[in-house]
Amino acid sequence: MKILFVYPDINIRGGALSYHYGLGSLSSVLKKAGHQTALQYLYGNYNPKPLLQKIEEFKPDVIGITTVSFQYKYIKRLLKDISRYGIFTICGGPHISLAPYELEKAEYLNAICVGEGEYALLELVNALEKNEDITNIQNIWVKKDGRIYSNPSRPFVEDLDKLPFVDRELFDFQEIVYSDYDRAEFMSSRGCPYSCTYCSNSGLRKVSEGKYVRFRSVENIVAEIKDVVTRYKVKSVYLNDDVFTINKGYVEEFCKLYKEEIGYPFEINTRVENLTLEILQMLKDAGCYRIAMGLEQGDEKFRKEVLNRPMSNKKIEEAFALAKQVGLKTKTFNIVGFPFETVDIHMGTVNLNRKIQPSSIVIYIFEPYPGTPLYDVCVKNNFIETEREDEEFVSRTDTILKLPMFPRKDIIKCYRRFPWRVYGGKSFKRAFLFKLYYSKYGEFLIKMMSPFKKKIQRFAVK
Ligand code: B12
Ligand code: SF4
Repeated sequence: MKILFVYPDINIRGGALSYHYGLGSLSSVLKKAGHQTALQYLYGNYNPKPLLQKIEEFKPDVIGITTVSFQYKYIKRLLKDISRYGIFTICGGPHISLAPYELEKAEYLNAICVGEGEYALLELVNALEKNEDITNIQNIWVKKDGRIYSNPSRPFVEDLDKLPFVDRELFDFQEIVYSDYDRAEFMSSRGCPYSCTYCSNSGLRKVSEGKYVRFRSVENIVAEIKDVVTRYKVKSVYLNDDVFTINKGYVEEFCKLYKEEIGYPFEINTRVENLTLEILQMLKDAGCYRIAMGLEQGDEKFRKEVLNRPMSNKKIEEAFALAKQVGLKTKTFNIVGFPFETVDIHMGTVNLNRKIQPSSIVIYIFEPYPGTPLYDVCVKNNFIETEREDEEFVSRTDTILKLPMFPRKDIIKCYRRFPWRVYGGKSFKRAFLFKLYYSKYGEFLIKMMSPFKKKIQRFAVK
């Protein structure tokens, strides 16, 4: 059968192309079973034309769309725009997995996949091909003759090594590597052991039975990295796992084999609780050049009580000091505009970053995701104003919340001023460049300067 995947990445800030592991994995499994796959990547402003053209050319039997919450409003429009073809449509991904009730409301959607999709989609496609019953496939909810068949979920995939490597060819992978500073992205695990109240992991861990946090074997991930760096022009590697350093033994084994077999500079995401001098040294020796950690909020009490992130500020400062001691660059992820936050509480985030002086910073405006505890808090307190989400609204650069304690104009001001507040008087170069990036004209400047972006990045984080 022919399956056309759709990756909606519409109106996203930054405009860089990105790879999608979930679709890559689904495509590999389907191809291995003899099906044909193709992709329509949709970015920039909303425009269904490329998708309509692809449907005419590829003539798919099934259209599979991946969903994050912010894209769902565009997805509903797409479903309507393609409905004239009468092709079987299915949505999967974190948004629909945590908001499966949307199936009933979505007029032009035939089915959804709740949770991991590899084996579920394969069973569905096989059944469609043979004209068999599709109403009792685990993880798949189907709408048929006005009825919703909501099936139970199968357990999480137990052994990730049993899955084929993700299909990089589904995308123009070389172009994605070029647009991301010659860096190729990988995932050695699925799931996260923590449950921060704003993150989809807190809901996704509940959609199936079985072990949620799973790592591929070190041999398996290193073999994939080797395969990709051999086939594509790549200069560095990014392990995009939620938290790469959960298991010290794993990090040790990985660093050893990676150094022997690959040796390219690489970076990871981690949490401060997992970091010791020994782990940091191992990472550095293996070629790691930067670690990224979520601070999200700098007020210890707020972070613990509202975000369920109980690490202390002292622990955070120590972890960053250790990273600097071994010569690793650091990056912090930060969020502003949480429910119950105020300008004063946000200043805790500024002060902590100011003290740490990370090599680079990322800041977002809080976005509530269905299926997370903080989303429920927003609903309960009537904080959400969906009508604000018009065509101009760009996810994470604006808020859909109406917070009595933190007005929208103050949230946006804090977002824009964050870089200057963190680096001002400490590093003029970073203060200036990050200020530009987060300014009102940041998006336009990013586009204008894209031919020089590698040079600018090197200059900014040096
Ligand atoms: C890596 C990553 C990225 C990467 C790569 C994108 C990607 N999704 O691969 C980058 C940096 C580009 C990225 C960007 C964004 N991300 Co992101 N990202 C992740 C991360 C850390 C891992 C995703 C992953 O690869 N998982 C492993 C794969 C195998 O799982 P999967 O993608 O979920 O796919 C499986 C199932 O969901 C299902 N499935 C998925 N799609 C489909 C489609 C069909 C038809 C079917 C049948 C099944 C199916 O089957 C797949 C295989 O089992 C997750 C956190 C997490 N732990 O999930 C956040 C996460 C997905 N991102 C998130 C967000 C918000 C974003 C951005 C909107 C941020 C922004 N404003 O820029 C963009 C949106 C990009 C987009 N258009 O989708 C949120 C989404 C929450 C939500 N409810 O919306 C998450 C969950 C993190 C969080 N904060 O909670 N992201
Ligand atoms: S540690 Fe990161 S990935 Fe894990 S639940 Fe918290 S925010 Fe999500």
